Amino acid sequence: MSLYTPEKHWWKPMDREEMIWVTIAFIWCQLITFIMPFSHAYGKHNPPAVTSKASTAEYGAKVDKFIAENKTGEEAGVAVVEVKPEVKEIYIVGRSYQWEPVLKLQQGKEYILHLSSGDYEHGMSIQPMNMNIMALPGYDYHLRITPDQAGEYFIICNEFCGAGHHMMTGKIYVS
Ligand SMILES: [Cu+2]
Repeated sequence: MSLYTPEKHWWKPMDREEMIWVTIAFIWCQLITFIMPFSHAYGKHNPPAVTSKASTAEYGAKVDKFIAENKTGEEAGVAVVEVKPEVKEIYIVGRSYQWEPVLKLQQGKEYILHLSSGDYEHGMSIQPMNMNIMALPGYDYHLRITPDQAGEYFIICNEFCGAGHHMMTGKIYVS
């Protein structure tokens, strides 16, 4: 038994001001509901990717082959790959705790960038333009990219993957 029993109809009928706010909120909800699928289809913020399956061993072998055929040097112990002009399919792999290889790309050229993980779930976040794609073991993402601005880009891992996550960085050069 409560100390105070409210009246049966304790609420007040909506006044004009509340009605206006509820109407605005309702219209806003409708608008957002419509914008979401529209933005998904036409917003150009989804990575242009096709996905296929590849075991970590299969994908690792492709990356190794790509590095062996195109390697031009090393940076902090990581292979640097300067892609030959005729090569369109390029590879990168995220492994605890490294992005490999360092890529040197040509400005204005279209590439198919293959992305996967060699162990756990990682997130490839290309900075400073903040382009984010998840890297999952067992899946090969074929990202169609055309670097349109020359410069030095950094890759960080944005998916917590373990003790060395904060040091998991990589690089892409565009010239
Ligand atoms: Cu990570």
